[in-house]
Amino acid sequence: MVFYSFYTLTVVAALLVTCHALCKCPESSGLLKIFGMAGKGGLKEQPQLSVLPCSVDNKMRNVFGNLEHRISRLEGVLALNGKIKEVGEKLFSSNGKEVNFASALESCEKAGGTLATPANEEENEAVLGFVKHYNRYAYLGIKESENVGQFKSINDTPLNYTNWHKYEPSGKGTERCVEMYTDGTWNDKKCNANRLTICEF
Ligand code: MMA
Ligand code: CA
Repeated sequence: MVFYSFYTLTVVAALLVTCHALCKCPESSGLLKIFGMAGKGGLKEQPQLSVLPCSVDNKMRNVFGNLEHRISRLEGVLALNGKIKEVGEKLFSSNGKEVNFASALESCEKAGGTLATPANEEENEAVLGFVKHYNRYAYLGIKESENVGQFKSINDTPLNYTNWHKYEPSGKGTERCVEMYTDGTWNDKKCNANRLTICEF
């Protein structure tokens, strides 16, 4: 009887410890280390971290943890090869093609993004990286509004950051698109010129 109770207690304690390890999920980060099957070795701790809450089934958390891990590896490879540049939450990329404004915007939108619209100096530098790499002026996601001389981002957010070249914008309603020069400054330009396509996602 005493042995049985001790055995029961041990099993319950072991279960509690396991559950504690699996279910522990700090409120602050929402991160959790997940244990999963790993080849011949059987159960092995994997460094997968999921942002999913503890309320989500552990198997599902492991699936998402794996996906997060695989996506971050792909992002690493793409960044290493200069295909993408990440700045904060934004990701910039270029297909290296020079087309008119409408075609550039269309190819960005088809890929699920929009034309690059630098919102601060760091983002401007990231876009400039592609301009320098291809040594081509690029269109930005900025257009002149109905009010001549007033430029707006194409997703209708106000332009809190600008980097106009000296004496630009100068078109006064005749140059409704914006290009980036190879020094990172901006110029208002006709929308039918062929310019490098750089998108943001
Ligand atoms: C071109 C054209 C303009 C720009 C001026 C600067 C002559 O026009 O690119 O948009 O403002 O050059 O000299
Ligand atoms: Ca101009």
